Amino acid sequence: MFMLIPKKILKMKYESQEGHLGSALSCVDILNVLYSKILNVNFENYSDENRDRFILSKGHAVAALYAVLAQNNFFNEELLNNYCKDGSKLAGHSTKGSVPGVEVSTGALGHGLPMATGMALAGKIDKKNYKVFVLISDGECDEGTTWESALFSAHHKLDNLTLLIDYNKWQAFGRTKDVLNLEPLAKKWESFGWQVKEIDGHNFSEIEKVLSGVPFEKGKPSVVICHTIKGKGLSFVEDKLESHYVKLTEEDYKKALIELE
Ligand SMILES: Cc1ncc(C[n+]2csc(CCOP(=O)(O)OP(=O)(O)O)c2C)c(N)n1
Repeated sequence: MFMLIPKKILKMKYESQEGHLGSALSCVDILNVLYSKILNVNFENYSDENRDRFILSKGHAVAALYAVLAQNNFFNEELLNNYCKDGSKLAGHSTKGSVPGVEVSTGALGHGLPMATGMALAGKIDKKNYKVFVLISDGECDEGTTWESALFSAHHKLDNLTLLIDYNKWQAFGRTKDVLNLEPLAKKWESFGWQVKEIDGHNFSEIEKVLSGVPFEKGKPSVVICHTIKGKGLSFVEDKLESHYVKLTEEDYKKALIELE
């Protein structure tokens, strides 16, 4: 039976009783557009050296990546039923080699952009045409590694690198503005030498349009600040602190299935 991707994530979270539901729903629309419209990567070429690369740096949201990879036939969708269960290939944080399409292991925040930067630099040195995309959380903009990579990428003119920031304005225990304010975020990236655009990270046509236009400027890395909603689509967690660690009861699950219809 056909099931919308957010519903698949919901089912995985309910059946595994693992948290991070809000984190996955925050970025799933971006991943959906990336894999269906933008990236030159699929089950046939996922280990080809010329493929585009995508790194989900906020590895705690990997349920969204698994659901999107399954939808795009990287592996059999049946595997989603074992998400986060004993012996499953699908762990709660991204694990390289677990299933086709997971480029690197992530979960310790702050490492996705450094790895993507290295891949983009390698592409330039090897004179390859592939593009590198990486999605980080707003919380990862608190990490020194992110800003070191920002300096480095601009210095080396890595215009084959596109950063997506999932700006849902929440971290694990509070609002981003209260934990560590990032504003003015666009100006910060501009001043680091990046070309910046801002979009609604749940609007499919906006996401597709902006990502079809990278690099925004020759010789500069691109960053897309995606305004998103943590727990998007579910009234009882949407834009709420609970969305990070929520464990769904049967009643929540039934209500959520109706809301995501
Ligand atoms: C280096 C590191 N420190 C702490 C954690 C624990 N942790 C998991 S998610 C999270 C923060 C969640 O907020 P954010 O990074 O903004 O992600 P999102 O709101 O998109 O889920 C933290 C601190 C971690 N995974 N890695």
